[in-house]
Amino acid sequence: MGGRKVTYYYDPDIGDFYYGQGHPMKPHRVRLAHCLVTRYDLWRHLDIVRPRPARKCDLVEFHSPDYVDFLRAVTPGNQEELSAALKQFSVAGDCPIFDRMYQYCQIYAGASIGAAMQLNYGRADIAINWAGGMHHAKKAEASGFCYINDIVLAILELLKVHSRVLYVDIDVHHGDGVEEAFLTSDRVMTVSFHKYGDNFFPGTGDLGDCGLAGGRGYAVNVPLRNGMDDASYEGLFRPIMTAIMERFQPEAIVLQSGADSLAGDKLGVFNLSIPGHGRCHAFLRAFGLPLLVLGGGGYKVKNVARCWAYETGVLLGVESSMSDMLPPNDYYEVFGPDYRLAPTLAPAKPNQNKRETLDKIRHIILERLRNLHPPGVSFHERAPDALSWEFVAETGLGMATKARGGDADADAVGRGGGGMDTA
Ligand code: V1D
Ligand code: CA
Repeated sequence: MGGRKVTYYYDPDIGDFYYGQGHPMKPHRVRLAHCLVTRYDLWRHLDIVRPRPARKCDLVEFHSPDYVDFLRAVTPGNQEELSAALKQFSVAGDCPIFDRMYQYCQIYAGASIGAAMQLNYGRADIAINWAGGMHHAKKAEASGFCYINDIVLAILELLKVHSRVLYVDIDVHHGDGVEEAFLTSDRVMTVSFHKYGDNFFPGTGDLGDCGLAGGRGYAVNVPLRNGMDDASYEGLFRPIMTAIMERFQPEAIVLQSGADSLAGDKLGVFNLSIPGHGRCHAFLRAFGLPLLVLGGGGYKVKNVARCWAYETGVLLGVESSMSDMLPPNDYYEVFGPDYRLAPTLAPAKPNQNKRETLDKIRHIILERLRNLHPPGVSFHERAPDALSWEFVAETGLGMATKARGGDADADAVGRGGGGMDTA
């Protein structure tokens, strides 16, 4: 497969959002990744688009209106008055109220929805939003640093055009919010590789959890122990994903690329290398289907930035031309002491995944998949586009602006409503 049209969503304000002192989630990492993307001259091959912020009508495609109203209304200044709602919607602790939190959600969700639309219109083969991938958010509940589930919103958008959508989650945590949203659907297959056990967050994603009712068989969970290395991971990822592609035959793929599965992550417990993590991208890219790539977790900021910059190169098919010595950039000192794109990341944990256990997990999942037939969705009415064609033409949806070396002149896109009926 040769070059692909790749659209890259980036908002120059994203790095200014701040969850608060001591909180591990740092949106600044997206700015760092973008800086590397720019300094590696990848912008020459990308359509860089500044996302249009999602509106309430976009967010309620999945989330409850009361919850969205609450997120919009609450501020660090009034949160004490809203303490009952704070509790009701699980906003506190992992999910603090911070300055301009709602605008932050609007930006990352707007980017993922816009990216899905870009794929739907065939204006891109691959779309990237490193600020998205917030896989824990529920219909009316914030969870695990996530407030709005941009992934669910993007999948709902893809389902307007595509009969079946495959969701793949390589974040070290279970993709519980996405799995739950589509638990009874046979049009979305969710697959999550994650650490499971020892009360690791969120505590869901057992091997036996495989969907409910009409969606039985369409959720796949790969529960793992500490210390997964590249070889162990690939020994599961490749055969499982190959079988899923054969059996489910998706028309589009969404990849949540949480970088907390890298070795040495502050919250993660796996030992993946940056090239090992990137091989998941290369593997899925090779199927040539519309591919939406999103961020997610990742708490060692310098590793997250190099990982996502490297993966932008993989998605463009140019990673081999990216020098391992980092180019000069505004944040150069952050990348010491090695100043490399893909340094050897010291394994922080011994690999506790026994060969026999991994073989068993693979066998059980492959056996289950053998009994799965592609759902016979031969016809479904296409839901209305979130945007009218006139609006697309006016706003120049996807008429990308080369953001030369930076942030200034990316382009805006627009969007509107739609429906969540995946049946
Ligand atoms: F270490 C912390 C410091 C401050 C605030 C929170 C944390 C923290 C670390 N780990 N919080 C966690 C996890 N929460 C708990 C619950 C709190 N206890 C009562 C149980 O263990 C949440 C980890 C979230 C991981 C998010 C993610 O990486 O999966 C992600 N993916 O996309 C976006 C985020
Ligand atoms: Ca995962």
